[in-house]
Amino acid sequence: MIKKLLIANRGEIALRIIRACKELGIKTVAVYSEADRYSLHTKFADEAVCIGPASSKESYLHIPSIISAAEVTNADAIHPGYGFLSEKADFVNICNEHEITFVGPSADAISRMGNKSVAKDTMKAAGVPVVPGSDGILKGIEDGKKVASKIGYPVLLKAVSGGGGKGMRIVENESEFENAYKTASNEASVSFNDPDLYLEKLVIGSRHIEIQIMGDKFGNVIHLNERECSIQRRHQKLIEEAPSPVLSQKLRDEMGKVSVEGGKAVNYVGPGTIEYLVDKDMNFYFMEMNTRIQVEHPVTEESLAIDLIKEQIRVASGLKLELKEKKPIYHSIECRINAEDPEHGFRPTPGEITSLHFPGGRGIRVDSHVYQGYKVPPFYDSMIAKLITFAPTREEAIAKMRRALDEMVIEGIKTTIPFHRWMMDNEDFISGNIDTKYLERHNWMELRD
Ligand code: MV4
Repeated sequence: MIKKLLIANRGEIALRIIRACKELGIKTVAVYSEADRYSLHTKFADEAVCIGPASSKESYLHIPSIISAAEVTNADAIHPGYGFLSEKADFVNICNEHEITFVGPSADAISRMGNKSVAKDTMKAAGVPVVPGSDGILKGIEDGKKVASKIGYPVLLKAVSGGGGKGMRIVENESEFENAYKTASNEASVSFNDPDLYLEKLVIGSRHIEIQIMGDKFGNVIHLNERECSIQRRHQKLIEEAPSPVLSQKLRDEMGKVSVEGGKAVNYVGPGTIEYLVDKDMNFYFMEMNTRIQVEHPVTEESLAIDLIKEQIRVASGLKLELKEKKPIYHSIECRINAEDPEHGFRPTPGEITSLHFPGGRGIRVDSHVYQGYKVPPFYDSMIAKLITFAPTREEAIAKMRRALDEMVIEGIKTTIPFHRWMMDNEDFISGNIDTKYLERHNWMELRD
């Protein structure tokens, strides 16, 4: 079993991992940038090492500093959390060379799923439904036009090294193709240092539903049902829930089964997520696989009464999967509380939290690293808390969320609390009538009151 774990991350996820380690009897090492000296993860860990200046590139993304911190503290494992180094295959190889356990999947699984075209081919071969499109990367404009006219417009050009919505371009008809191809490929070169594109049919009016899987080092892979993540803004999720309000048990079983096959195809170890587009007729299509623990993992935990981080650490240590597949027990909803002003285009609002009160009572969970007097730094992600509710039914989980948002006080900076409070009274949200373009079609400021 891992004895001492270094957490190569910050904020709420660093704290979440430290809490799991304390319950498992594992010693913890926090790393922090100069901007995070007073962050809670540095106080709650057994040891804390400063790894550089505020800039992520020189701290949380700087591999030599993190490996050095692990060596001087004798940590035998590193947990990357989400973001930062969590999906960098090179980092996994470097950990291995230093005989440090990387808490996550193999470098091979990460790099195969990081190339979106290879990921799609791998999933297709494993029996996962994919959107009709090009067979791998496009050879050029003429090749692209041929594929597009065969599958029919509108199509979507996607960067092979993209993901999370970056480097995509809709093409409505053949006359737009050449320009769209050139712009998309140029953007992909600049952003990902890789001009390669692939193409698929544009799926419209769809939901984003993802399946949580979990694997161990003995080849066992299970699924832990779905999360509905359709409430997004510019590819940033705002609200997630489990189970989805629209999935039948039959479809859940089917999506779970194929996702397990997908995981097995890459010998997947630890928690991973397979993202799907689900259209109006409930056809589902593979989008991409995230080879890390995700922000929204608590809704799966509270829906099933399990601990994904503890299980992740157990399987990384070489223990067999203990979790079992099961049906949802509760309905759980997560609202991301960001240091952003929802009344002014969700612009970031760093600064000091002058007054703070978190809600409590049955069925409420708050994962957060902030406290009264904490200064939200301007350098990192704006998420400052995750407010999670869980109850036997969706209606009760929504009622709890309304009550929890009303109790929650964060003063000194603007937050997304008013947006969430409005959403919890929104008829479309309440009836589950949502898709990924909901917030683009509806301006919440105009719909208010
Ligand atoms: C799509 C799509 C429609 N058709 N692919 C966005 C992020 C990346 N994971 C893939 N994405 C999409 N791929 C086809 N063939 C629409 C999206 C998409 C989207 C997906 C999930 C959640 C929000 C979204 C917002 C815009 C576009």
